[in-house]
Amino acid sequence: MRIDVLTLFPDSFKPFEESIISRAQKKGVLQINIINIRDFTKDKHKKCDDTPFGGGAGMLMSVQPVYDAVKSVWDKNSKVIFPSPSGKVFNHEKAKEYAQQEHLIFICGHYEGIDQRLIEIFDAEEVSIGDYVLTGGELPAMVIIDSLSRFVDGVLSKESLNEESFSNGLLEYPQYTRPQIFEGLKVPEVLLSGNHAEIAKWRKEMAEQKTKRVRPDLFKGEKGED
Ligand code: 6GU
Repeated sequence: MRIDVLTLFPDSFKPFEESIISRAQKKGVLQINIINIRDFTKDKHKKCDDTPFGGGAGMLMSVQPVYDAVKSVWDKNSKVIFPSPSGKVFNHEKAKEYAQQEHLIFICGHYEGIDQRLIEIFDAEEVSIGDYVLTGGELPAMVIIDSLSRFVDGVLSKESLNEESFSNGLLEYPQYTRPQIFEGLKVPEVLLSGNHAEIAKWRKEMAEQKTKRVRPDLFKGEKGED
């Protein structure tokens, strides 16, 4: 999958040079290009912000550099995403859906946002990462890209996807590693039993209890009920 990220702050994307996302890029299953919107400005002072019509606090990103930056990477198979607190809230299902696309373009907004016509021209999907406001679209773009990458073939093993939180509608069960007793606290006996059926049953119970306690909004009982 190819992902082009348009931003005024390309250095914000350094985290993609680490760990799983870096490995996926080296393997060739993921290609992430970070593009500096400022490289597209025609303003002699390289200015990339402008005042909103109608007045009000703050500045918008200038239309021309953002438009030209998108045009430089867009084709008919591209899906354009605009991270914004005014969008629909991103979740596990959206991550899976985006992972099926062949080309994504992220426009990272700064200041008070972008001109509405850019959203219309490129049919951009506005997506938020939660009910709070951040200073720019870079962190949300990174969150969304990190999360969708996990569903791109070749990035992770199939097992790691099946056992994680949300994959079965439940939060993940507690996990333990060595030693068997740490600071006086013991690993639950069942995990040492070697009885895989009992272990699976215990894990399911723990996942259900945790989901009921922490996220009652997610808990709908057994699959199929409601
Ligand atoms: Cl996508 N952008 C900004 N600036 N703030 C947010 C957000 C996005 N999602 C939640 N808060």
